[in-house]
Amino acid sequence: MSGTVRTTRLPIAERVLEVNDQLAEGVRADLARRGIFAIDLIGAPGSGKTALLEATLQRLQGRRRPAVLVGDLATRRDGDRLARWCDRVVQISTGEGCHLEAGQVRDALGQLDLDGVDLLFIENVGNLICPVGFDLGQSAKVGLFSLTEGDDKAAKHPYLVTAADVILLNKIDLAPYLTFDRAGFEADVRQLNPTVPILGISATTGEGFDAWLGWLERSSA
Ligand SMILES: Nc1nc2c(ncn2[C@@H]2O[C@H](COP(=O)(O)OP(=O)(O)OP(=O)(O)O)[C@@H](O)[C@H]2O)c(=O)[nH]1
Ligand SMILES: [Mg+2]
Ligand SMILES: [Zn+2]
Repeated sequence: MSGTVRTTRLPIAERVLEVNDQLAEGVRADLARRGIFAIDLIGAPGSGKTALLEATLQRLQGRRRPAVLVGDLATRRDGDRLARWCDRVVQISTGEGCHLEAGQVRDALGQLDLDGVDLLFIENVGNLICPVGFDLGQSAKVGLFSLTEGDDKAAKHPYLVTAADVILLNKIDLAPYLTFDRAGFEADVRQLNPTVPILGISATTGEGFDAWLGWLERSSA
């Protein structure tokens, strides 16, 4: 009788995505009306999403007016870290949820004064898999990998690579201590997404941030 399970599960999953897509279009329209460029930041746990945003917000101070949403199953720790650099931060607690959904983004945006905001960063739950499938109404998806995860992660997570508008490779300061085949990693990315920019960065040292901030400025202009 496993066939019954298969036929009932699929339509429910499709319906969840359909509802999400409708909500995402609402978020997208609202952000467009306000002139806000939104980034969905997707990467594995510990790849450095919050560190990237901390370093980015620090450098954007006085130049842009950002807001930040950050999703985690539990704790406000990332939100607290980011609030040091930005006065519009909402921590979204997903409970058992392993990705953010558009309805959560809509509700979180409702808690913020968006007057004058021109940039929205959404730190997704640390996960390389299902965040890719849930449209949040973003303008661009940033795929974050890091040296400590190993050089095979792009090839093993093709959907993020094909969906990303830019691929960041973080923790390049650790290269002397690790065996990470950067040429192989970049070749895997190229095979999946021939045109996506691949930027090596270190959220700790700031290396590569000129290129990252340049991409951000050009994309959100
Ligand atoms: N050496 C080095 N360490 C880094 C770098 N970026 C982040 N880290 C460290 O990596 C660890 C995880 O960083 P986070 O920014 O918390 O990672 P995250 O992706 O936000 O993690 P989750 O939100 O839990 O999924 C921290 O100890 C950071 O200090 C980097 O560029 N170089
Ligand atoms: Mg984080
Ligand atoms: Zn999930």
